[in-house]
Amino acid sequence: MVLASPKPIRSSDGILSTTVELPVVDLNKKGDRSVLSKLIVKACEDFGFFKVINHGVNQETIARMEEAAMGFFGKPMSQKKMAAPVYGCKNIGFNGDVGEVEYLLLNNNNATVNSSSIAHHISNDPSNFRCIVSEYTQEVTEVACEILELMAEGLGVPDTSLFSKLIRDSESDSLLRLNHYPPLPIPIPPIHHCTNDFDNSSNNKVGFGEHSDPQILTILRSNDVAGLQISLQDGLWVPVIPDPSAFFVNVGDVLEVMTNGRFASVRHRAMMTNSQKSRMSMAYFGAPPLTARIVAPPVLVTPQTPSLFRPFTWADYKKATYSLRLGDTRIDLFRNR
Ligand code: GA4
Repeated sequence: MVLASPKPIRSSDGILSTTVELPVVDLNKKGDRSVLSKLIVKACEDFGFFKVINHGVNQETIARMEEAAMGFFGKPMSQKKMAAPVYGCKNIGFNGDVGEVEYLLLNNNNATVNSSSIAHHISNDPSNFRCIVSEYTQEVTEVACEILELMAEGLGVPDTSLFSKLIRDSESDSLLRLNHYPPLPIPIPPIHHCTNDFDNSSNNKVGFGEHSDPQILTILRSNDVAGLQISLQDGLWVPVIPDPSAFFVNVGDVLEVMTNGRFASVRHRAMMTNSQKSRMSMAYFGAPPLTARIVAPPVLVTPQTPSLFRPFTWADYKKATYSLRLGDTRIDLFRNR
């Protein structure tokens, strides 16, 4: 794992960003599990984010999922809209958040895709689409579980399946989100302009605004178009260099609570950066069952590190999440005073 110190740079839109080498975890190097688990723990403590290479998910499974998603996003808008509420365009959540994104939001047990009325608006071959989604989610769930088990080991949690069993549960509330960001429109310079007086606003469009993910763990894969940025503790934004052969993993709010704050859920956003090609990302959000109690294990709650959060269920957390705006820090509602 390579970590370099941040080098702040000011981009044309005036936003301070930084280049930082983010942690890379090679899942093939399982020879020494304790080294690997410690690397993962360090990455989660320092960044709440890391890149995973040699993850073992079949590239064909990924390619089929990407192709099926692109097939859908390539349909005329009038057809895509018929897949609402699984399909959404620009509107994020229910409280007025918007972004330059269109998406499909599928739940784990495929209830929505199984409802034939919606499924046939997503694909001309709904049963094939269902198969592709289920194959992709199953394989990615395995990666998520493996990482969660390594995390538990690295943290010294006696039950190493404490986190993973929540997302393996048949009642898990996990989601798959397929995001499509169209190419950024090229800014048209005003006819009478002074030098350096271009309207830069469209160089700085937000695809999906700043937020943390509410769930346990997110496993993200995108095509080769840039856009993802993560926020460091000091508020600097770090652009993540795309790598279609890898997964990017981030800590969600529930894992922050279950590690009693040892790991921090990372704030991130998707910016529009490419005027030639659209960006496609596929995010798997590993979540507990609605009734699961979210609480840190005793080993992480000591007199020196007392419990930071009061116990709650995932249903309580989800309700709070949907009552707030995208960028709100909802975890604060559950802090012990
Ligand atoms: C962010 C992470 C996931 O994409 C998501 C999002 C959800 C939604 O789009 O419906 C939320 C957002 C996300 C957090 C705050 C609420 C809920 C939109 C929003 C404004 C599917 C999730 O679970 O939380």
